[in-house]
Amino acid sequence: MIDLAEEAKPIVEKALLVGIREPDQTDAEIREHLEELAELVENLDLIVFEPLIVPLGQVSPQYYMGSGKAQEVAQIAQECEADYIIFDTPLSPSQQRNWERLSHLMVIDREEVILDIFAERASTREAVLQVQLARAQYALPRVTRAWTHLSRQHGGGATNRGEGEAQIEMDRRLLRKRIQSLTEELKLVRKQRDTQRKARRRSPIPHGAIVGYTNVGKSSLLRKLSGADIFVQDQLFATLDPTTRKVRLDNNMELLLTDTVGFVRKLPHSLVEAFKSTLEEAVLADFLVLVLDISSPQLDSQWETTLSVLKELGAEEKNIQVVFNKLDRIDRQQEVVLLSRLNGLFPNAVYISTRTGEGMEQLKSRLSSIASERYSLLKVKLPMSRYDLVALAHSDGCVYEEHYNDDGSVELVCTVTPSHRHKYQEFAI
Ligand SMILES: Nc1nc2c(ncn2[C@@H]2O[C@H](COP(=O)(O)OP(=O)(O)OP(=O)(O)O)[C@@H](O)[C@H]2O)c(=O)[nH]1
Ligand SMILES: [Mg+2]
Repeated sequence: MIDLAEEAKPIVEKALLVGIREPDQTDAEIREHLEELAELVENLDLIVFEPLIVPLGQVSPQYYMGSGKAQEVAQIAQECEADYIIFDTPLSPSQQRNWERLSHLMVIDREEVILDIFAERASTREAVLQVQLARAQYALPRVTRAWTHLSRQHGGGATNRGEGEAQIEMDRRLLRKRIQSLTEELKLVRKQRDTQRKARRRSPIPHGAIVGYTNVGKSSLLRKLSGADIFVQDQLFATLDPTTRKVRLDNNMELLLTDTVGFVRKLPHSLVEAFKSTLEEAVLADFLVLVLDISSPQLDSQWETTLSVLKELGAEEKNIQVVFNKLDRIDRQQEVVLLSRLNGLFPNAVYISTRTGEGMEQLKSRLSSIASERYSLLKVKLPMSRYDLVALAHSDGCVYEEHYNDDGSVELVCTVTPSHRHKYQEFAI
């Protein structure tokens, strides 16, 4: 049975983090990943010990690493009285089970940690449903685990139970049913947001999505630009629901900007799937404002992760404005070194601090020019043979004036989305 009841557990729990170093990886790389994992785990109020890095010699299907090494890890975890062993590498359901049998501790991986954080943060109906769906999908191949773990105190989905075949089959059936009913319910909830989206797409106001790694300052940026009271918090995944606000730029131009859920390395696939509709805000926007934290030591890998998530969503071809935030957190000397490197890589980037306001004027004028160069009104005269473009302007953009001449040609004043603009160029008047 799936127990969804929340249980308060006041005891402090401790976790041993383990990074497996593949032959082509360096210790520094693994350490960096483990530091991030520690931050994620601390977001769940667990105490972490000094992490272990295990060089991968032979690969065993049973524990991922060889069984001798696995014994050592389990022993260290027991000696330091850890409650959890948490792997940075994804474990298969059977490896997870084997580790739990070997160590008599709860064994989870980064994916599950991220799922748990999302579960803690979710507050709107859509986010709650999406997280529940992701967890149910994650749990399905793992129903044989006898876990009393994080999910219980964090309001999630597992419980102690026997491992009899009949019980397992019943659990699986229940989970499948649950996945089905969550999917149905989500469909209904999303219908409403789709209506809002459609309305936005039909408006002539250009629409950008703010994307980037978690905690880089996306919500702070939208708050600064729009003056709206948007939730900002020094925690991972503070934002789970997209929020759209109107931003007024200096030349009387308006933009719609949507703040989106942050990305992280190894974002669980079930979450990307479940949050696809939320993440699609990035795909559907006319352009992207990609925010990076210039003060982060993980700047390069945050850029790579952000790009790879955008690729997975099919949004990497969008017009992207790169913004480096938190300029106030680096000193002048670092700034000189970083800027000389970054200027070469991102010649059009803007450097800002949402805290001090530095660079905001430059960003606004950049956004104005993106908006005006791509979204100014089109005035065209279309011949009869191109009535398809009249129809396209109606379905894709917004038609403000439409006049039919005696010769069958049509004069239009309209906007269309950037991907269709070039089709109208030769008919400009
Ligand atoms: N020093 C400094 N801190 C900043 C700046 N911008 C944002 N922050 C802080 O960074 C933390 C995260 O900011 P958010 O705006 O919530 O970040 P986010 O990208 O929306 O994060 P998620 O929604 O969790 O993905 C908060 O503590 C902010 O106060 C900045 O320019 N300088
Ligand atoms: Mg946010």
